[in-house]
Amino acid sequence: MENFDEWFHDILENADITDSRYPIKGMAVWRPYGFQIRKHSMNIIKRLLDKDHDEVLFPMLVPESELAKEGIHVKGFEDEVYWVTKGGQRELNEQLALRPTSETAIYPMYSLWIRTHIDLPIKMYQIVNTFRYETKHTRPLIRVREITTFKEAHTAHATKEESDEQIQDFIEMYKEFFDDLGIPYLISKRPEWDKFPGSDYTMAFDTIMPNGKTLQIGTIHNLGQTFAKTFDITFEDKDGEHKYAYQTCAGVSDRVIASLIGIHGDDKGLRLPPKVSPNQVTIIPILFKKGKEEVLAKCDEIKEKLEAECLRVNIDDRDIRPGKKFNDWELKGTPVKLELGPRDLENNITIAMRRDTEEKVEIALDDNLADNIIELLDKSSENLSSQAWDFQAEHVKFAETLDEIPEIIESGNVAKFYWCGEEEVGHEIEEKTGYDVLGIQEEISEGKCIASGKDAKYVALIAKTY
Ligand code: PR8
Repeated sequence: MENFDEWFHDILENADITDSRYPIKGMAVWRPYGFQIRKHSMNIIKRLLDKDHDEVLFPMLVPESELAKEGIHVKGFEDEVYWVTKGGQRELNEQLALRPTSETAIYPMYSLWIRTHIDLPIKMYQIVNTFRYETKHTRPLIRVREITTFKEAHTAHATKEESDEQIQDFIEMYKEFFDDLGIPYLISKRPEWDKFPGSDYTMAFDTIMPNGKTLQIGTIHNLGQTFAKTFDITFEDKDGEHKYAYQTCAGVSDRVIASLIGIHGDDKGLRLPPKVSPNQVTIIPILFKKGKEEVLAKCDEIKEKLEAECLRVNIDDRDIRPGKKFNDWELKGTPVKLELGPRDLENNITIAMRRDTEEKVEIALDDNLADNIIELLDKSSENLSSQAWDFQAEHVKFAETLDEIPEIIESGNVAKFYWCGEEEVGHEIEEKTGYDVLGIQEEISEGKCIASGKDAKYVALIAKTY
């Protein structure tokens, strides 16, 4: 993959993921194949959220008066908001924002719903589209102006401790989610200047794309009592006192699909983890005039058997050369392809090909068929994940001096360094190197800051970011 950005652009089109020819910049169409990948990955996170969150759906429009209430928050988003100003020919009395995120839509309602400590904690989520008039270079799935699959969770708690625990719960949930997709991550606490507008602190998941740039794939924010004070979210506590709630929110977006495609893909195309692949098994019949009906009948039988084990299976019976079919499904990343011709039928076998390793194995068409295929799929998931984690491990390098940072990053890596934690020093590091401090990975009590020479407090990460 020489030029990742070009590869990524081409694969979206060639594998029928999205179509960026829609005539609004930053807004693309999900095509059927991409839509299915989106659906399967969304179902994984839905299952995780459903364990202890209630799903809700709020309106897409937010009155200006609500959006403007939380000063720091609105300042963070003011240049990114799309406004609805007219209804038909009439100017609206109050302009309405297309939600860039939904704090200001949800929290006025939380204020009505939360009365006493019995109502807490409250944990809700929605999967919606949000709109951000991004001014940085837009890229399909990575930086879009309509985020089509914004999974946002919003919680409120009686105590600060509970809200901190919720942050840990979200971290565990996102770990499980990304583990399921085989996407490696670096978790860090964002520096003060890069936290979510209005939050106390932000924890972020970043992943390293093949060109070494990091992509923020999920964020978790502790909102403290800032929004509760703005939107008057109070509750009567056990002691009879009225208190402000503590809040958190967390979100992942279409970027999940971008990382899935980018991290697992290779020169031949997608390599999809079985959990999210539209087809987990693609059967390719090798047809000759003689024996055609028998081969097709056997393909149907195999499909039925595998579907009975809840696998997603398709038969490519298009009237084209088998070689072209193999290429097409390689491009689309089906984890396992099964080849079946008249001779295989005679021998009662099929040739299975793993997309991740390109290994071929003969599998008997007997009662163990489904088990054998499931084993291949499991191995393929594990392998994609371990390859991706190995890549990450090889691409995080420790920088001993400030001068080493550009060299490390320009050769496709993320740099780790010791930092005293002071904000001005952080800015100085960013200015001198030209890269972004991702955040703090861990606290330490030894070593010296790479820039100030003072005692280091943290191991921090710096990278070229999307
Ligand atoms: C929140 N409120 O909004 P966040 N294109 C694609 N993905 C994006 C884009 C974009 N233009 N902008 C952000 N993301 C909080 C949490 C409710 C939920 C993705 O947080 O602004 C990024 O992966 O940090 C980001 O981590 C996630 O959406 C949440 O957005």
